[in-house]
Amino acid sequence: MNTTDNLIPRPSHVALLDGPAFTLGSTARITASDSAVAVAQQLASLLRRGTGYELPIVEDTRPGDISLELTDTFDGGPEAYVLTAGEDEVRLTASTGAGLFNGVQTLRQLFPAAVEGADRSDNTWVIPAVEIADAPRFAYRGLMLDVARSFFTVEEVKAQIDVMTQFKLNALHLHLTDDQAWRIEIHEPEHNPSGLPYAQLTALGGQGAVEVPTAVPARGRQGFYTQQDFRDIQAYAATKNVLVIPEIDLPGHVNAALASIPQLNPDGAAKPMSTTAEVGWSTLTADLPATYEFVREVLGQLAAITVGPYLHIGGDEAKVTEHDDYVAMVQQFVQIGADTGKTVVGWNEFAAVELPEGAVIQYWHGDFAPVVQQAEQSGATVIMSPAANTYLDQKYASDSPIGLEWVEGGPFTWSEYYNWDPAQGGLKDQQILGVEGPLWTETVRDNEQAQWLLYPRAVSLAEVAWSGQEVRNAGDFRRRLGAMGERLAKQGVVFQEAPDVEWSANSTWPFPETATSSDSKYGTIEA
Ligand code: TNX
Repeated sequence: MNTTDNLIPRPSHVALLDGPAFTLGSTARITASDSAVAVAQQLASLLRRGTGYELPIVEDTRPGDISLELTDTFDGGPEAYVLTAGEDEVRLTASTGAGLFNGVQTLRQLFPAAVEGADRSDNTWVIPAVEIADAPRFAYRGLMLDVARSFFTVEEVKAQIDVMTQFKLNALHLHLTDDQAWRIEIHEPEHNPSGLPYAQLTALGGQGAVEVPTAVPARGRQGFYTQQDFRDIQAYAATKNVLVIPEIDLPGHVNAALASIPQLNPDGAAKPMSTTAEVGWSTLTADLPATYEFVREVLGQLAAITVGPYLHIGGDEAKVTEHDDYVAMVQQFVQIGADTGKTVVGWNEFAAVELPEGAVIQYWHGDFAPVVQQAEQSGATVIMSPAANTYLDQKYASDSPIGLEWVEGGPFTWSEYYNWDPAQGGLKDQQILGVEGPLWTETVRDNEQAQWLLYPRAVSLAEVAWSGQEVRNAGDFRRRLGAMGERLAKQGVVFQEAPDVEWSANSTWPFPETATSSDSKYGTIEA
């Protein structure tokens, strides 16, 4: 066994070559020209931390260097790459910066795990002679962070991006609004026929958070993103090949909006803010003109600051919305979304309306037939988030200190999130945009807790989304996960020490399995 056997996600093609290995020496350079320089700089800073070498970025190549090259000759798709290592060089080629970025993540894992630490231990930085040709199965490989129930700062979101991208995850869905809070600044527009107080959405709605007695602490965190914050997150994400997908959840999950904007209520009176974790009890009103005025303004402003092509409009769990009202509203919302020029995404309930061309359905729960039907008839593509295979908020075991436990078949470990095929129920790969693991945050309060629920299950999802079924194997994956522990530990990433995995290192902060409200590092919960 060597590092080529331990790669996650597993590449489509790995062949060891006859011949001597590559050794990174202290005088090595990284060669890159023009558009490859940005990725080269990221590789250099990764390797400098572990090795302490200077690793300057230069244009010409000499023996012993790592070279990054953008060429059109390789046609594995926009994210593909080829990596070869031999005695004289490591060469990474791709046709896009994204492909090079993916190759860098592989290269990083080919070095000994010590490269992830800053202890500069006395190591030789050897890579076996190898040829790797790799491309993703699915274009969309995502995580969702529910920043509504409990807030995450810009810096925290960036830190999550840093961790997820080493597994070639490339989409971050931000659930920006819900019953408990509204997290994205909406400016007061010049044209405001009903005089809606948009600033209240964050002034009041941004102060909300969920409250759950078993969480530590019980109350979620408050806060919101200014439009500039949201741009900053996207700009940072882009440097790591990550696309941000913002969600405004409509027409249910809207209490924070109803509390902030009185005119959205039929009686014109603002609702009180609420901290309950209950779902499905709030709704916009179909026959209020202010509903559509509001949605058009919010989606318009959000689209204007969103870099990527997608706008998520929710659509889930509108349990107190009459079906006819649901259809009437969502039919207009998808049109308003499409009018912004973006591709609309919605949870699978929204497949009940006629979808605009190219719409994306995110399947999480319930009837799959309408999803397949829309994919067949309107050409919609699907993001697969079936709760029992992807829900990162669920407990690992019934005594897990945090997490929820409502999804049938649970609790869930790395293996339930590994042992499934997104192509199911008659859906073909071409109809599947990709895979996403949502992290709902009713019980999550900071990055460490988030990481504990995410890892290792998000690693399972990364391989499901990237690697073809033919190269996947649960037993082998379990072994590779074990080896990955040391890298995560050196990075300071918290992970759940799944008891059926032989971990090469302990998590830096194993969430105490027996944590109680009073002995956690958070102190006592206020009721
Ligand atoms: C269902 S999944 C929800 C969320 C909750 C989650 C908790 C979905 C589209 N809606 O509002 O946070 O369950 O697991």
